[in-house]
Amino acid sequence: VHRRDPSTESETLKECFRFLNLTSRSFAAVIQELNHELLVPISLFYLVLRGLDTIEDDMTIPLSKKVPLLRNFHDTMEVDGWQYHESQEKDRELLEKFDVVITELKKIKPTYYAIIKDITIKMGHGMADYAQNDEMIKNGVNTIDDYELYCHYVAGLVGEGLTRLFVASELGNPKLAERPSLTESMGQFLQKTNIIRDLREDWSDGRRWYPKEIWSRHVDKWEDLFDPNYEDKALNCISDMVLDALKHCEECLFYMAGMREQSVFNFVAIPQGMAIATLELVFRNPDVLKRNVKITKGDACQLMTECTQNLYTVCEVFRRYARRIQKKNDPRDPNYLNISVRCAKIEQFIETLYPRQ
Ligand code: PS7
Ligand code: MN
Ligand code: MN
Ligand code: MN
Ligand code: MN
Ligand code: MN
Repeated sequence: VHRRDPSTESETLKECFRFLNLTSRSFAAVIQELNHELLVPISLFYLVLRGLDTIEDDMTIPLSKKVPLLRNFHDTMEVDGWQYHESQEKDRELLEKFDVVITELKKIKPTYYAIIKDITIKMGHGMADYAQNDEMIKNGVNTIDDYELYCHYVAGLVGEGLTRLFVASELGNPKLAERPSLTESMGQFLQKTNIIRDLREDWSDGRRWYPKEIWSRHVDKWEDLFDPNYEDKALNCISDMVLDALKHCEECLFYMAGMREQSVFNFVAIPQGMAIATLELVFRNPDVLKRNVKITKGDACQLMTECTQNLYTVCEVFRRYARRIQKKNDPRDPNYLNISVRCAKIEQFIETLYPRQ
């Protein structure tokens, strides 16, 4: 009942699953284990947003073309036969054969389709606003509010769409729809972790998502973050970013308590477990300033096992990594005390969920 059945799939749907496996880093496996009711809608939701993000990330597309592509993508996803052949990105093949996604989108339940389209409208405009902003292009994100608004557009909205799909399919607690801040935290936590980790890669692409409000507490000029003479300052800046991301942990655990079905629980819990492990990995890690870091295969395997059980085992993951962060915490870091308190709060919250005798 739960698994894909390729013998009943059309050629275009098989092609969609091939793209899912090609383009998704961590989501391909968990999406394909999803309950049958949501398997195809969420796979197509992923591919639509991956298409949009491929355009957003492609710094070779001039703004005069990129902005209308992003803003009109919700209409484009309805045009039979539409393909795009001008991307240089790694995932460009998806856009070159995007017509298969369009064909399959037209077959899903109208309720699910409407949710996907609504989120595509909002995300496309949000991405375009940031791509177009001249100050952003020159100086990156300024305030923490701007940073969180960007994370809302590219991840909070994904959370909103997914939550609406879970509720519409009766696989999620309908009360979740009444708690948008929990959903938002789920997206913020993943996107902030992605931004903290991708510091170097994004900078090589000429983009910076760390808000000036945070990095300017540690260095005078953005470039100084990558200057080995300022390594201590740069590590303190990363700590400051990690501290900010950790504020979402409690709401994420609370959200996951609202899952009613095992495949949906696994789907939401695995990325969250990977995220807290990634925060621990980047915390006080000078490699982040030089190259892309990734959790090991072994750690990823263990996390997969632990995040596919129940809320208690996911809490154990959060507690373990909160403790490891606290252990690495450096008394010379200006946020030493704040980080200690934040990690203690996470542990305390878990303690209230599962009191020990
Ligand atoms: C529909 C499963 C579960 C309530 C493609 C899953 C970019 C971290 O920033 O390319 O370009 O480097 O590495 C996923 C909430 C979104 C947020 C988002 C759609 C969880 C396009 C994932 C994934 C909400 C916008 C990583 C957000 O991509 O990022 C589906 C609940 C896509 C989720 C972007 C980022 C994903 C991301 P970047 P990446
Ligand atoms: Mn991307
Ligand atoms: Mn992007
Ligand atoms: Mn081509
Ligand atoms: Mn990134
Ligand atoms: Mn990425």
